[in-house]
Amino acid sequence: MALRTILTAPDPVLKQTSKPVEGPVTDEHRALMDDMLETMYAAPGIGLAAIQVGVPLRIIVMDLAREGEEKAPRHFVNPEVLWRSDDTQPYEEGCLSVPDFYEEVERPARVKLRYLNYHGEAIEEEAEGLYAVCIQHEMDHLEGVLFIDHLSRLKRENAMRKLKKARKLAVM
Ligand code: K1U
Ligand code: ZN
Repeated sequence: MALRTILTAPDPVLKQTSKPVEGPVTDEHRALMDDMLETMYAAPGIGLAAIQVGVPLRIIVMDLAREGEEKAPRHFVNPEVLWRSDDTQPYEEGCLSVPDFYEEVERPARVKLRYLNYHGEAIEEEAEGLYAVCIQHEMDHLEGVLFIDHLSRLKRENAMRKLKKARKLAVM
């Protein structure tokens, strides 16, 4: 396993649309998911899309276990949303590609998903709560969308200003 570098906005790679995994889930995909989880745990974060480490494939990892709980890694290959609830919920989101910026985003409260797991098995299940928030955030990454793209122009520009300032301080 290896730690990968997490790309940060405004890196243009983050705006790319990720491509489906064609054919079976292979050991190469599993090695990428292992690296992504290690990178996510180290950050630390609760989710990560492959494009955030520069790989434009429709692959996501997630772990929503709380501190002190046993690890509960989840793997999603070619995830699809089959259904979205009409009711929405607000959640203060963050993103490892937009460090140190948190803002409320409103999304459907529940979604029905279809995806392939780590072993390439097809899964269909409903997500709610933080699971629904996180999978929708991560699936946005697969379309080149960041959570700040859901905000007003003012809030998005504020996020980018903070990011550029932090980056400038880091190289000084
Ligand atoms: O960059 C990412 O996509 C990961 C992101 C996932 C996410 C968080 C909150 C709402 C929606 C999606 C993060 O993990 S940001 C960091 C974070 O939320 C966190 C970090 C440490 C402990 C608990 C949470
Ligand atoms: Zn993110």
